[in-house]
Amino acid sequence: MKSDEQIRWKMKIKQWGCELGFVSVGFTTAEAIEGLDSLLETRSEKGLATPFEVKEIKLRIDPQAVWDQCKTVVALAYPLPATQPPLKGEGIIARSAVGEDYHQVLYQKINQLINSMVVNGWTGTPRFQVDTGPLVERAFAVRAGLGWVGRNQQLIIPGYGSFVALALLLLDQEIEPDQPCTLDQCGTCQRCAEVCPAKIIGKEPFQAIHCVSYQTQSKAVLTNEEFSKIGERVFGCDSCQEACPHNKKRIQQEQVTSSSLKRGVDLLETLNLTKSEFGERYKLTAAGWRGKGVLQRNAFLALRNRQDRRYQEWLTEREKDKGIPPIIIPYLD
Ligand code: B12
Repeated sequence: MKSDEQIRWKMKIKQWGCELGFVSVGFTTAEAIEGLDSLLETRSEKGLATPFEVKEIKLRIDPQAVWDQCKTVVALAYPLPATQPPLKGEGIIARSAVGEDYHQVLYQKINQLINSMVVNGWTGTPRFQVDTGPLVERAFAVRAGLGWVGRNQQLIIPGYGSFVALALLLLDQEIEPDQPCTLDQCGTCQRCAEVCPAKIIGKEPFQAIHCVSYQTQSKAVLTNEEFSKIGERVFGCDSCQEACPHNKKRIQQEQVTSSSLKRGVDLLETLNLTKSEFGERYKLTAAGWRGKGVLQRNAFLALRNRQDRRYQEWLTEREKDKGIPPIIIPYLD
């Protein structure tokens, strides 16, 4: 493709992305991310990687290993929906898991973007990934100029913050790349490190398996120390992002705008979820993919952590009929 045509496509794709609600769209080459292989190796050698990640390192860093026709990677950031803060005593769901599952939202948005490209003469069939694909999305987002990776490990978009979901669109045409983001506005700020319940921010490499977000999603039996750090979280953890000054504006807006989406959930209701209630309330959110059991376990642990009287009442009630979900049994004294 000629240079002026590349520029025209780039501008169009950015414009369509913006019209679809993406807050940032950037372009990078299909070259592998140099140096990321050794970080991934160290993480897995030290047993710090999560089982949610693809093991083959080449697939994680090299777009052409994923798709040999790939020539350009487009990184896209989509805002997580506005939500109401939890009320006192409620369990907490992270912003990425409230409302319609962001994977589904982004699949639809990117398909619309691809459709605009095709009707305007794009030949070829672009591919894309949203979270579950093998490529390390934040690394490509940095190289495509979207933002920098903060001390809290989040991709932070200058002037916008980090409450976004990322996606990568792979193209089989060369389009001139954007400049990588060289900003790092974290400076000496340690707010995320101070509030991290697991106290893992600032340690290299990032100990993903000790991250509370991971533990709320893991089906492994948590130690007393681990589950006490979960606090009242029912799915995910936003603490390091809530403390981040780059998210201050967004958090202030949350306090004043009324949204129908709640991050707070009733802990007893969550603990007592039936299959059909789980289907109605969670199945279509990003908190649904690990199933009902982990949510119930986390609600159980949250009641215990907050020394809620409902914890003992529930136990007494359930013990009578032995109706305790198996995932909770290891936590009975
Ligand atoms: C596995 C995974 C997790 C694991 C491990 C997280 C981790 N930090 O590694 C767990 C379950 C803990 C997790 C938690 C969360 N996750 Co997650 N997760 C992923 C997933 C699937 C892979 C991440 C991964 O590869 N980790 C390995 C390390 C090496 O990569 P990384 O941290 O993503 O990126 C690092 C490198 O890229 C490095 N880097 C950047 N450029 C370069 C260049 C070079 C040369 C080198 C060496 C390094 C380097 O900087 C980054 C930070 O160190 C991605 C989706 C994807 N396919 O990428 C989502 C993703 C990273 N998660 C996301 C989110 C939203 C979260 C949570 C906020 C959810 C929540 N509220 O609970 C938390 C945040 C926890 C945290 N502080 O990181 C978003 C991030 C959005 C953003 N603004 O950054 C992603 C991109 C999903 C998405 N599509 O939106 N997650």
